[in-house]
Amino acid sequence: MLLIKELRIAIEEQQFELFFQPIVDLTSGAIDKAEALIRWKHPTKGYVSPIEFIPILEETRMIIKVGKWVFIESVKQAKIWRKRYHPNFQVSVNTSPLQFQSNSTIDWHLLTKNMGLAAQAIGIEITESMLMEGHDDISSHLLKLRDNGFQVSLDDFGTGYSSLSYLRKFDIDYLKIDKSFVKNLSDGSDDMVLCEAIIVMAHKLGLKVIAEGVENNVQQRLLAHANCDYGQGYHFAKPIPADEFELLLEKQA
Ligand code: G
Ligand code: G
Ligand code: MN
Ligand code: NA
Repeated sequence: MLLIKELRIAIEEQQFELFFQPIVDLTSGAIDKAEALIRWKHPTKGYVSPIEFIPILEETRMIIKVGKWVFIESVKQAKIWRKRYHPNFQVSVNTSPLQFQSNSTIDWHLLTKNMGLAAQAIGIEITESMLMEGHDDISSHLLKLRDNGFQVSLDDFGTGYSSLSYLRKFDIDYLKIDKSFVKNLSDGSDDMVLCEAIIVMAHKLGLKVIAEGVENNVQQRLLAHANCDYGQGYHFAKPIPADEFELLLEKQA
């Protein structure tokens, strides 16, 4: 069957799941944030990677509906985890450009408000390519979202064509260093110099830094030493279902 058709069925039959990956405070070791990552549990093929189906959801505009579901699920979890574990817990959500061209951003505000959650509990992840591709209105939407209290993260930082100009043009709260810079981190390496420089620059601009793709203790230590605020990666945990994520929160409660 065509993937498009299967995705229509997936929406109807709710075959999507939301996984969560911890974002760890490198100073205290606390988990006070999570990134929400969608999973498609295909009835016969098992889990299908979002890399394969997000582009199709985007081409067919189905991402608007699925993105809304992701947002609602993230709000629900943030609410529960704030209440049970951490009053400042935050869940960050990946977004697609189409969501900024529809009324989704208004939805986000209303949904969060109606569900009785502070907007500060939700992070909106945007990528450099979204800003790059000339999706006109994104910056005005971002301004409004931040006015409403949402936090904004710039994802995959360093992989776009003119990363630095985005820091000037757009108001953001977190900068996520792309995992390609973290992969080969070692003392004195070029990647280490780049990470250090990114962190110093971000801090001077008033941003916090999250390093992605932290896979071992050495990377964690080097990043912490360079004053990186947060780490995310397999070293701490893979993206996992909400109930498993809760076990991690239980452990540190
Ligand atoms: O876990 P990983 O394989 O989860 O994710 C692959 C890619 O899919 C990442 O680039 C991630 O940003 C993207 N992605 C995961 N979940 C979502 C989502 O809910 N919405 C959008 N737009 N992208 C997502
Ligand atoms: O939204 P973004 O493109 O940053 O999505 C994060 C992607 O990175 C997801 O596919 C997630 O599963 C993946 N990921 C998370 N931690 C690690 C890690 O430590 N190593 C690698 N290689 N990938 C990771
Ligand atoms: Mn992301
Ligand atoms: Na990323």
